[in-house]
Amino acid sequence: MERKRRMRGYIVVCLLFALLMSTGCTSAQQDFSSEERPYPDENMTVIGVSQLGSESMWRSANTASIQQVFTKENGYFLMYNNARQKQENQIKAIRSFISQQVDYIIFSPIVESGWDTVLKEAKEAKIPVIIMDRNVDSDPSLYTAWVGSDFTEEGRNAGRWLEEELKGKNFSHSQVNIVILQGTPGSTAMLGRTEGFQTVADRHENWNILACENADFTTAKGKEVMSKYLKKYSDIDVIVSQNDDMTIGVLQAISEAGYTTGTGGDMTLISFDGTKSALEKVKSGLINVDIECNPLLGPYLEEIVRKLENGEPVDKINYVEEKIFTQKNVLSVLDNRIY
Ligand code: GYE
Repeated sequence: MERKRRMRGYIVVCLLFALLMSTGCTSAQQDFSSEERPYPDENMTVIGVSQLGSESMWRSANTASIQQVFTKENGYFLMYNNARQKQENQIKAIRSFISQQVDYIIFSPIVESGWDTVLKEAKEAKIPVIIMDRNVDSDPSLYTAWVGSDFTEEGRNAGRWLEEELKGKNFSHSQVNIVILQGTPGSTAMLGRTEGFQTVADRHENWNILACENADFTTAKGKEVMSKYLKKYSDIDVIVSQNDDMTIGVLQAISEAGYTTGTGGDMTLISFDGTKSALEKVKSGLINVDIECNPLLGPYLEEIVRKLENGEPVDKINYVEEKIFTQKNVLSVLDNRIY
């Protein structure tokens, strides 16, 4: 239909894209400055994906999952851009997708706010936008669908697990001292996990949250923040780390300081994501519990695109299935974990 019209001038806009993206942030897989780049034929569905960055193991698995489904063999031409943790780069990438009249825009918003204008621009250009992973606080009429995790439920799950774990445990002091390491400020993952855990914490007068600070969802920052906590507080009982990468950093800081975590350890350690390397540590008992967050969103996204291509209705909000892993059930998943 419109795609033929879109194909006219495609070459010109692709060159424009190379110019626009001259920050050098396009992936190696789809290097648009390359002269050999195959231009999509008119039957191909052109997908512009703006990924927020590559801060974590979760993110790498998420990116791979997308790149595996939107392939040439499946009839897609994928334009992938890594925004390297900058919202302005995401907005720039989305604008360039709009100017090239891609068929669909998919993006994972780094933070919730600040998307109204660019989403309106996509809507005016009649390009469906599918949001994945984190969400936006814009009016839902500005996008077609969202697919991702129930982050508040993940936070509640962490709280409920702790509730059960603490039953019958005796502390030398009456309070349960908790420290929290948060992910990217203003991101849905951080907001939901914080809020969900807090709703459970509010039910327990003796849950004492000593500190709650940003550690950027990265291992380096996780280690830094945990080292700081250890210097400042001598009586930490529970650590809530909002992703596995920060948890790896937490473990480094703890062992350097001569403490232990996990089953039978000095401190209880709660993590989120459920990546293979963290699940190995659940197995060995260093991490008490890992609240799963599913990064394999590619197949869900492709199904939404396929339905839209066929003129079928799609659900606006699509939650993916997730579990909770402890030493008891981790073996059931570990062998087949691909990320
Ligand atoms: O938990 C973390 C990543 O938004 C769900 O972002 C995602 C989070 C994930 O960096 O590891």
